[in-house]
Amino acid sequence: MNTQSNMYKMWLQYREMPNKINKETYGEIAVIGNSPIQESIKEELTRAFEQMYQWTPVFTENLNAQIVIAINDKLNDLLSKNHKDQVEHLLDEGYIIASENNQVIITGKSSVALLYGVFHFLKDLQIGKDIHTLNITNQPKNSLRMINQWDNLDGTIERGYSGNSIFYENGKIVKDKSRIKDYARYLASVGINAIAINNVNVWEEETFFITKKYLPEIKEIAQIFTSYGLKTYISINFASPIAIGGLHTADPMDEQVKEWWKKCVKEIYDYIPNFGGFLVKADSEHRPGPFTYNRDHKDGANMLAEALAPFGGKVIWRCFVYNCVQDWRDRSTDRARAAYDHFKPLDGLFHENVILQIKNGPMDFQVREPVSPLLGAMHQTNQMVEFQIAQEYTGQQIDLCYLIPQWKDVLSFDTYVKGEGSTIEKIVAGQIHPYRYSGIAAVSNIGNDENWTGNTLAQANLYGYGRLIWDPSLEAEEIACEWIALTFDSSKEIKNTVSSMLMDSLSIYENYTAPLGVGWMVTPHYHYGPNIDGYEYSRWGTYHFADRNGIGVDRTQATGTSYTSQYNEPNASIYEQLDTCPDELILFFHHVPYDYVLHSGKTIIQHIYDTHFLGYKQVEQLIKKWAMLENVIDVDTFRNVEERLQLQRANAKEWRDQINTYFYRKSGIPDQQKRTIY
Ligand code: GCV
Repeated sequence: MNTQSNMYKMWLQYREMPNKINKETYGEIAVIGNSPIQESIKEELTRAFEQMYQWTPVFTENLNAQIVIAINDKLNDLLSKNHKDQVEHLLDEGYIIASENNQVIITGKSSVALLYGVFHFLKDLQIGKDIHTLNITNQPKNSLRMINQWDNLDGTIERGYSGNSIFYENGKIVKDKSRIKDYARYLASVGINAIAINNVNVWEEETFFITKKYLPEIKEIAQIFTSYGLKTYISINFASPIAIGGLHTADPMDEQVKEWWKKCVKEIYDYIPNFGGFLVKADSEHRPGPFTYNRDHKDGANMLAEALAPFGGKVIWRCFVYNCVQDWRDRSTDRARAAYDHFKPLDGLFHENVILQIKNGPMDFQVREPVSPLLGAMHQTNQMVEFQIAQEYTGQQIDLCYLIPQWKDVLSFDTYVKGEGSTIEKIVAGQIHPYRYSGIAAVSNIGNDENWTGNTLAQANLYGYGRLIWDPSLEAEEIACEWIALTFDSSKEIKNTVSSMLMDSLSIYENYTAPLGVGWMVTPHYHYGPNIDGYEYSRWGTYHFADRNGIGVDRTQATGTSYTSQYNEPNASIYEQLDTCPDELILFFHHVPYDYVLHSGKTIIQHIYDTHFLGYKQVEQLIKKWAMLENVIDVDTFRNVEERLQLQRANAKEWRDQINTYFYRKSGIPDQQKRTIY
């Protein structure tokens, strides 16, 4: 399907522009080189100019053209000394857009730099910037900027909230790959440079992705992504040697197993010479791994790394490892500790083409949790952080939840691992420890719904993810406004309304759901809607440990699980002590009585009542704000968001009523404002 509705086109709308660029002057564009990326550049320019200016550019190799797009060493003397020096100092993916003697020159040191430069150029034209005055130097702050698809071959998507997969349907890779190509365009336009194309939970048939059975078609997918500067990765089943290799073991120390993987990797590179590598979920949630053979994660990862190294491939090894059949009610254990406990002792033992992928929090993408203490704790092991754009626990693309502010909080968190200023932002950019490879990955939120993301406003999370990881210094609001201007238009009314809705949405969602960092309280497994005592490890149990006297999880060293000790000072003490622990995380770290007074001056119970009444009201305000846009937003988008806001209201009401009632009954403490609690 390649419909051209507004919603399908996301932020590459290329609306007809009132200020035309004239064909006489700019009709010929010099694009030097003919790699697949240069071909993508020509296609994108054609699409954009035809839609924005109603004429088709002609491509030439003549450097006298008004627009010149070429790698720096092909520019002869077109660039001024100043610009030449700037390019010299750029990383391979960095670009400049320079206006020189009435020419616009887009250049850098690689084809992909040109592609990024062209997308920037087109973005500026879309928002009405003057073509004569563009002078831009830009490059990414993170080297690995990745997206993870949790798509299955049967067409379903684990934690997918926008239809089925665009990659697979009914047990097959899709024949028509035009939608994959459009996805590649969107990803490249925000600077994503790597993609894992299947679910980290690798089921029976997907295990064969690394064999001849699927490689010819995966090669086609990889070629599409290559022509937009993305490397393709495959999620693998650690037990493949048994499942598809006919061996009796997958022991990473077994010579036959090692040989099997080497052969397998060689075959993959025969098909896909620039293959990125493997993404691995092992020994977690029933996935096989090295533990079966009394080996550890480094043994497993290094064995794969050895097979990939000769080809420049990488192993991205996930640290979301915990025992999902254990009942975590016993307070001598703590799931939050698991990743650090498993991996920290292995620091320095992984090969240099292994990167550990660590979820941003120690639990699982909750609306509020602290930053994982494992991030930065390994000085000699490559790390990347994992975010979740898919809104598994944050409203499932029904409820509005703009996630950029959450990710900014994570990136700006100071770990103190090498003294003050050791932020996550710097750690994943490789500026604190000498990581060979590092960066950021996130679980995608797209599917085959016409608007890609279910809720059209959830497109802002995909756009924002790419923009933020390219340049973490961008403000969340700045990114929101960019997305709005590109997706809708630059009218003040739309910009102000939609950006305020986006910017308020995370705290609104937090207000009516699980309070003060305690997390969960959602329908088990499904993860939408309230179920306060819902617990996934046994029939009885809770995540919040609430009783008639208090609520929260004691993770202190003094009396709890000692999770706080996984942080460096001063964070460890800040979280350990009640009086310094930030309000918003108090129930993550402490078990406190309902009448405990927060820094805000409110008691815990009053905070719960107030935020839940407020959260619901705020959703009503979102609905009112959106209604004001009825006549200025296209009808499909308007209805799409309106419908979801109504569902969000029902959800917020359920949360408000269930939470308030539950804690009123548990605590017996009435609301100071005497509002009705059902
Ligand atoms: C892909 C959570 C999700 C699972 C997901 C897992 C993971 O447990 O609920 O659906 O599996 O995280 O990140 O591996």
